[in-house]
Amino acid sequence: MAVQLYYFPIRGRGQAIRYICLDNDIELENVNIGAEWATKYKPLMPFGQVPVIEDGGVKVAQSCAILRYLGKKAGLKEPSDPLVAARVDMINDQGEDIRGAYVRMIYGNYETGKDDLIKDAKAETQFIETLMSGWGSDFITDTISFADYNLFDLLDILCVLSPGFLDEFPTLQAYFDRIAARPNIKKHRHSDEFKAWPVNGNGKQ
Ligand code: 0HH
Repeated sequence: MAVQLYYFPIRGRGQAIRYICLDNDIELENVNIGAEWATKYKPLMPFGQVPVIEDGGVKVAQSCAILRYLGKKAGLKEPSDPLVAARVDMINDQGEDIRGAYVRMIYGNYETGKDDLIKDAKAETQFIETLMSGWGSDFITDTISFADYNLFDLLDILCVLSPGFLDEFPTLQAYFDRIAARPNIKKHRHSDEFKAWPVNGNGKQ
């Protein structure tokens, strides 16, 4: 039975969830909550927000909790060394800090805040570039994890916001290209469905 994803018909915080499912052959049904969000769906969600997935009748909320759950469901390997495993969480948390600032700018002050956001996001991304070039692995660790799908989507939206964003980050550009080339992800990104979804809910990107 398919996992259901309750979300708006946008990329937003749903997109990394879509990637992890596609790349790991987890069947996902997108439930478009757009028209009936406030009246029908919001009261049914654990925290009154989306994304939420439902698997076997049980709902999971919070995008990173959902990604972690789906990574476990897919059987993604976790490093046995706790200090290597910690890399996944620290990069994911850094990415979430960047994403949080991005979302506040997109929905709050796009016109006046975009340039500063790009500048700050570059400074924050430089830390990731430096760490990941030192670690020298294909993904955040040697094997792909939930955080790689989240970081991949974050880098993608930053490139939409600022074309050429990754030009000064060679390790992350190669990392981005590696994930974009994974067959199911590549196919999806060329699909009409993907192209039809706006990046954000207010038309700003
Ligand atoms: N920490 C949570 C997480 O990571 C944050 C969730 C969140 O902010 O899962 N959810 C928002 C939707 S994402 C929410 O539920 C932002 C996109 C908004 C697009 C809206 C319009 C789309 C029209 C096509 N917001 C609704 C709410 O809080 O009532």
